[in-house]
Amino acid sequence: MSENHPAGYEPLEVWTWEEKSGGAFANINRPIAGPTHDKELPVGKNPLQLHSLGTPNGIKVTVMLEELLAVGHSGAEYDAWYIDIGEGDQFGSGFVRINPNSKIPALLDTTTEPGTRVFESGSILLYLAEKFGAFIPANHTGRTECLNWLFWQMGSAPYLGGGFGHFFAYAPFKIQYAIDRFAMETKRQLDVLDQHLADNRFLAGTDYTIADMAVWPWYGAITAGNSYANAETFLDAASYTNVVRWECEIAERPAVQRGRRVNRSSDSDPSLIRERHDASDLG
Ligand SMILES: N[C@@H](CCC(=O)N[C@@H](CS)C(=O)NCC(=O)O)C(=O)O
Repeated sequence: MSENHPAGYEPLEVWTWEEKSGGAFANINRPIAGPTHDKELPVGKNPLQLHSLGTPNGIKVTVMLEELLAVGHSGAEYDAWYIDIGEGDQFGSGFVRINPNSKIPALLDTTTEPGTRVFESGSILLYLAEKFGAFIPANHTGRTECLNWLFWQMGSAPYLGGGFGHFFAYAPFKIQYAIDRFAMETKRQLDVLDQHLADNRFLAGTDYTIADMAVWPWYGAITAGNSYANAETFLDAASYTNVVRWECEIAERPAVQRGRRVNRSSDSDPSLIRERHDASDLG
């Protein structure tokens, strides 16, 4: 790993890959796509096969599946398999076939012939909303507002996670320039949400939709203090009172409480489950 701190760094003419670049995730980050090893994915008994991990992007999908089941869509029954991204499971050949981008979450719908692969969490939410006709407004104007916020999340959260979160929590040393840049952008995004939620119960208006499911695990986690250690204090998250109100209302939904427990494991929290194959797995 280079010992150069930012002030001493001069980029080479052509970037080269130093495998041990340091920092969290150094062992899984790589500049090339495609599988690193042969490994088929397991297939369970349910119509939907989810291969994921309980990160904010993964939780979006398990919350949606639990919400669909809660309103009676039995076709949303799913097997949730654990993808250990720290161990490189996302680079197995079977996983790469359903997501060439090697990121969780990835879904296979086995009710079509051939099966339909769906990757990118926003695409999965939209696919499920359209398949079941749920959690997306039926009229064009309402649907457009819902998709505005869904796409806003997909474009914005990388600044929060890959930008602010990375440099605040994971980088091997603190760089004020990077933290200032991404903290400012994250606070601006929180203010966008806060101003919108001052006049709207949910992001697309009066109804809870896939837009809320996408945004909540990222921005709600900041105001709830479930994100990077001390981020809520650093970003003064409590001052975004409308986001706090919205986060708390969504956190109380039983389907959200179930969905956020899936594809996670911790010795200190026995309520978390690595895999879900049946409703009884969630108690
Ligand atoms: N835009 C993608 C992002 C997915 C993503 O970044 N997933 C992370 C975990 S939250 C991942 O799989 N990382 C593994 C890696 O980068 O190798 C989505 O929303 O589905």
